[in-house]
Amino acid sequence: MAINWFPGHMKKTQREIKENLKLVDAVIEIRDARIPASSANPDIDKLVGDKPRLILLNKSDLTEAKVTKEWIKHLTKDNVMAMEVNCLKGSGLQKIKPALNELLKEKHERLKGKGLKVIMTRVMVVGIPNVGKSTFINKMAKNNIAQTGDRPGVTKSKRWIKTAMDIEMLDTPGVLWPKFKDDETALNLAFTGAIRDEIMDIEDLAYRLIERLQEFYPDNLIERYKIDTVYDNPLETMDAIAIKRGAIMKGREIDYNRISVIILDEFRGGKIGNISLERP
Ligand SMILES: Nc1nc2c(ncn2[C@@H]2O[C@H](COP(=O)(O)OP(=O)(O)OP(=O)(O)O)[C@@H](O)[C@H]2O)c(=O)[nH]1
Ligand SMILES: [Mg+2]
Repeated sequence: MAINWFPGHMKKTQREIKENLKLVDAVIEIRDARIPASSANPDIDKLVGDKPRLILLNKSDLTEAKVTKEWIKHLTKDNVMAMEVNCLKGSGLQKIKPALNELLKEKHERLKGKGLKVIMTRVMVVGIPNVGKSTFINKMAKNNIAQTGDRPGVTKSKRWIKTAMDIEMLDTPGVLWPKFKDDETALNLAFTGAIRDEIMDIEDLAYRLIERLQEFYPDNLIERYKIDTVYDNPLETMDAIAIKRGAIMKGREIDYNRISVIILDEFRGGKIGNISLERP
C-alpha cells in the first residue's frame, strides 16, 4: 500500500516553523511513544538545527513502559533531552520546566547576570499530526484553549498560548513530510492515526496491523478478542476476530470494513494492550 499525505497547508506550516524559530528559546518536539522513530519528522530535524530541543514521547500510557525507557536513553544527547509524558492525564508534565531550565541554563545565567528577575521562556511545539500537541499545551495552560481531536489536522494555524510557570508556547499544525523512508514508516504513521483514514484503504491497513500484532503481540490479540489462536495467514486471524465480534453480513460473509474499523479503533484507544511498535 503506497501511502503519502502532504497537503498544501503542511508546506505552509513548515515555512512558518522556520520563520518563528528565531522567536523561541527552545523547541518542544512531540512524538508518539508507540513509534518514536517513525514519528520523527526529518524535515523538522533540519529546520530546528541546533536549537535546544525537548523531545516528549507522548501517549506513553499506550506503550510498554520498558521499551519507552529504552527510547528515552537512546534519544537523549547534547542539547536534546527526552522524556515520556501522558498529556491526557498530565503525568510527566511537572518535569517540563526543570528540563527547559536545564537546556537553557547558559542563556538564563546570562540574563540573570544582567539583572533580569523573571525570565519568560518561549517555546514552539512541533510534531506530526494527531500526536497530542494541543492537548499538551492545554494541560500546561490548565485551560482548554487549543482545539483538540482524535483525528489528524485539527489545528489549522499557529497560535501563541501563555502557560503557567512563565512559559509561552506556540501551537502549530501537525506536519508530515513529502516522502516516507519506507512502507513501515508509512504504516506506523497510519496505524497510530497520523494520516487521515479517508485517504487509505482501511481494510488493507487493518490487515497489516493484524499481521504486525500477531508477530509481536499474539497474546494480546488472543486475549482481547477471545480467539483460540492466531493463524499463519493474518486474514484467518481477522476472520476469527470478525466472527467473535459478529461482523458478519447477510449471507454469512465477513464484514471486512466493519471489523477493520473496530480493530483500528481499539488499537488506537489502547484496548488491545500496551504496545510499542518500534524499538531502539
Ligand atoms: N491515550 C492518549 N491519548 C492522547 C494523549 N495526548 C493526546 N491524546 C489524544 O490524541 C488526540 C489528538 O490530540 P491533539 O492534541 O488534537 O493532537 P495535535 O497534535 O494537536 O493534532 P493536530 O492539531 O491535528 O496536528 C486526541 O484525541 C487526544 O485526546 C495521551 O497522552 N494519551
Ligand atoms: Mg493540534
